[in-house]
Amino acid sequence: MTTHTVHFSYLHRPLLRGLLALCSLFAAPAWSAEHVVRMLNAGTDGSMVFEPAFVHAQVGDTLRFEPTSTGHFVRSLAVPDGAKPWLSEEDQPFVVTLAHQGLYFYNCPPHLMMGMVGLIQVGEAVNHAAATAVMKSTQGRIYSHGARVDSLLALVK
Ligand SMILES: [Cu+2]
Repeated sequence: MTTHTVHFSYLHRPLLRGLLALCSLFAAPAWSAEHVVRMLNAGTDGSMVFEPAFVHAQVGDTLRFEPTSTGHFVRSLAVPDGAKPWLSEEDQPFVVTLAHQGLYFYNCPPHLMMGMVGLIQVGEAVNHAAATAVMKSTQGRIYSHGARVDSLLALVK
């Protein structure tokens, strides 16, 4: 009986180790973060801003737009392939699930002319060229604070 038990555990030890290693793989950090971007009449970067205007997130994270000041909402202008464009309602919190890697460029339509734009980078900037093109053409429609577009692009890693 004792001999049999020893034999059994000897045989299965490598298998158990393998299973444990496999389990730790799946138990690896898999939490997702929630980022918060406030919509403000005045912030550290001047008037009519998203704060922070640039967010670097990971796939699976969520981002919540908080209507801290009134009169704002958010619409995406460029999203990665596969991601759904979004449009929120004025003065309502809005949550976006960042399921696809790439750059998400967005604005507050009533304040686009005042440079109320923001950028989210999720993982790698796989759509860098396409997003940059949209950002540059949008910049031409901004009356004040157009340089915010360049500042955002400079933050892409
Ligand atoms: Cu606004």
